[in-house]
Amino acid sequence: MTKKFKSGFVGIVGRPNVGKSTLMNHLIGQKIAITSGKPQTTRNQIRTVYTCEEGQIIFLDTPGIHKAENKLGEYMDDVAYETLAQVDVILWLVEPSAFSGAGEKFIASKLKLTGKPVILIMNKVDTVDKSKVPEYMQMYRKLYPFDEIIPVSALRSVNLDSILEAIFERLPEGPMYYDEETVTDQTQRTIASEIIREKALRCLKEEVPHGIAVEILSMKERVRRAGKNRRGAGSEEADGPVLVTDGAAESDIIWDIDAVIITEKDSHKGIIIGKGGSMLKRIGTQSRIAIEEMMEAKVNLKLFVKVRKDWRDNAGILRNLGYDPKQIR
Ligand SMILES: Nc1nc2c(ncn2[C@@H]2O[C@H](COP(=O)(O)OP(=O)(O)OP(=O)(O)O)[C@@H](O)[C@H]2O)c(=O)[nH]1
Ligand SMILES: [Mg+2]
Repeated sequence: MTKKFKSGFVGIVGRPNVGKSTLMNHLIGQKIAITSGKPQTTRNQIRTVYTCEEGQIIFLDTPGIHKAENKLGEYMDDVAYETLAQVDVILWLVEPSAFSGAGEKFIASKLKLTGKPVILIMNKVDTVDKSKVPEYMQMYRKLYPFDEIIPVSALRSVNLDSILEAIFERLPEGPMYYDEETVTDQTQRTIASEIIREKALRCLKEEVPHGIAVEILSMKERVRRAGKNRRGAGSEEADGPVLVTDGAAESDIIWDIDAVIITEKDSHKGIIIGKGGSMLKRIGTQSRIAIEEMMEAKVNLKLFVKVRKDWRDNAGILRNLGYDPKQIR
């Protein structure tokens, strides 16, 4: 007898920087959500799809739950709480530690209200003495009636099969929500802007990264004929006419992307641009390479920087940046 196809939604929640996005990327085997060593990297819900013979899991990555200090922070927390209502199973990610504080107790109180199965994922076990892990797990066991506790290393893809197994055990029989080829609900435009934000987050230090946003001003595809019409990427003629070719082998696709990095302070604008434009160039080059990989095409990226004071507290700007208007307080 063939097994029934299972499917459902799985929320990945926890405090900032515990590795939620890293885990989701490694579970589906593709980099979709951006990650960084700085907290509050993820700002919106990001859906990805894992399909296999047994069924389909739709993962919902969420912003880290934290004490909000502006409208954007409130938005991020609300997205995480809302996600809890949309899922069948919850993965709560924590770092391995013998200590749990007010932040963990707060999350536990939110989870309790859902009445849904909660699996504790103790991530980053590669960073601690293995013999300590059972003790840490025991501590968490006292905090919440978890359905299961699974120690993993998302970054090194250790023990991730146990997560998939634990999820499928708890998912109902269900339909295929997305076709087999679908990996995410994110548009290429959104992913491109997120890639630029990731590179900026990784290149910039201290308080600068938290105050940035990235907006794609335009993103256009161009097919160029190889040979004498060919122009180098980054040419001044990036807005030139679309050249249609009749042979794919003879042509290559170029994406012309104009994007702006929005920052809160004039002083930060200077840091983002860097001496003689060096920092912006570094962010631009790293972004272009990553976007080219994602688009499987050449990219001509132009980056600008603009100051928008207190944009994180401005509902209009947040809406323009694509944050869900229904969720902005
Ligand atoms: N050593 C180690 N580092 C990890 C592991 N998983 C994630 N990290 C690192 O932890 C940092 C945070 O990872 P993210 O995936 O961005 O964390 P997040 O929980 O999504 O963070 P927010 O989006 O800010 O809430 C990054 O530097 C990751 O490389 C792991 O298993 N081991
Ligand atoms: Mg994240």
